Amino acid sequence: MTVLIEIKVPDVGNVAEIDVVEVLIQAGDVVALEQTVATLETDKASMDLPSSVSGTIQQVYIKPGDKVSEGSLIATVLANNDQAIAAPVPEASIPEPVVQVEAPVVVKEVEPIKQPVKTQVEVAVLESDPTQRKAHASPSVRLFARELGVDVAKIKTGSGRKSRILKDDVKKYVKKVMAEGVAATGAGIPSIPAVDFTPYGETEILKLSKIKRLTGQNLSRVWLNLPMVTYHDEADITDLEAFRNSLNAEKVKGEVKITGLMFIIKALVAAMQQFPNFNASLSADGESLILKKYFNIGIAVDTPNGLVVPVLRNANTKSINELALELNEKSEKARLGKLMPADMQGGCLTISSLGGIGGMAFTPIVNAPEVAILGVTRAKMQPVWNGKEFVPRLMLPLDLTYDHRVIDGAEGAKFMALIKQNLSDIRRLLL
Ligand code: CAO
Repeated sequence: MTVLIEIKVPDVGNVAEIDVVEVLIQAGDVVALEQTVATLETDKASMDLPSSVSGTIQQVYIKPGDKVSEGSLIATVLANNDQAIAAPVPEASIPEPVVQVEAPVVVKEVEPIKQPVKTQVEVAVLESDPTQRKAHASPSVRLFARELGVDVAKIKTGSGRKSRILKDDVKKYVKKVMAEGVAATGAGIPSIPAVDFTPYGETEILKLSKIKRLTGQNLSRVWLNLPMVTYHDEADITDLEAFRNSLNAEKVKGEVKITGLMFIIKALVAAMQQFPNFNASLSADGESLILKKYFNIGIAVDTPNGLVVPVLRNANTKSINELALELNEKSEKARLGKLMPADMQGGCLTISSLGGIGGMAFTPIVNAPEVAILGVTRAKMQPVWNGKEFVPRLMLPLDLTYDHRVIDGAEGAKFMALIKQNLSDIRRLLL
């Protein structure tokens, strides 16, 4: 035998007007004992209103936006008679109010003046934050989300009834954000919305290689954390090129050729020796510089799987030929995917050379915790004014990106000037 049981607004503590925020049932729905049927909100608290019986909803008497008070009829439920005996009071049991963290009005009414400013600001934020109020989630879930710092409005749909956001959805969202790492969430930066490209034409999904994914995460992290400046200049390498060609002409077949990059490494190391700030890393607390007494140079190498940076250790102690041989070996290993982690660790400063490909200038991203990176593009014959006439000179474009927290603009320009000087007259490297 079934009986009709009324669910009414319980005593919530002498409150005249209670807002109906959400109604989660409709006629014909089967509700379980304790299942939330509506969300009510007073100016002191929000609460999920549970059903005190299980059964079938016969009629719903409220809608969102209504104002109700103690005893107002919420719904009628067709329930088994034995439940009616088990639950003799046909009203909803008094729900445990889910107190809003900041309980806005209580805070204001009780101690409006003594409240610390921060609390009042938080209250104001909450009151004016429509996303927190409109999210399709119960107060307890919203509270849970707030505790984790999650804006429930960002969880588009939930897995509950009528896409209601549940605790599990909040947990899943947090896991997803953690997995995506800083690139997706970085400093609260809005992520780029997903787009369905299929209406515009055929597409194909290509998984990123592990190297590309990790490089992407690292670059995004650096981009967000370092205030970077890129300084551009050109070095006259006409004489250097003539010397390099003469050296290569002496080589027998099969010997590793010397590219301009080896001289750039040497010029860079010489400049680092005079400007120790470039051979440094900022301490984690940002309070001091860790100056390095060794000179390990990373070289960005393009491979089919993405960019890797093998490190030439103690470049200051190696000859041009030794450097050429080592880079040849390491870039070969890199392209075959055979570099070991140790081959890529311990770098002090990185060179990214696109010279073999082309280019006029670019803005390389610092390979943090290093403080600078030197970009190189293709050398070009140019007419250069020598005071009397234009003469053809081979000019090498250089791009120096530095962490502006460590390197000042003038220091960057002086460092670059020294590299240029060393490349224009490599005899200086002997000094
Ligand atoms: N101007 C003119 N010619 C240049 C040059 C420059 N700046 N740099 C290199 N060249 C020439 C070389 O002399 C060589 O000429 P030959 O074939 O006549 O000898 C040719 O270009 C190819 O050089 P290379 O690139 O093989 O050798 P490298 O020592 O200059 O560079 C390496 C080695 C490993 C850095 C390079 O092969 C590489 O992978 N570059 C790409 C790095 C990269 O992707 N950086 C991007 C980082 S940002 O995403």
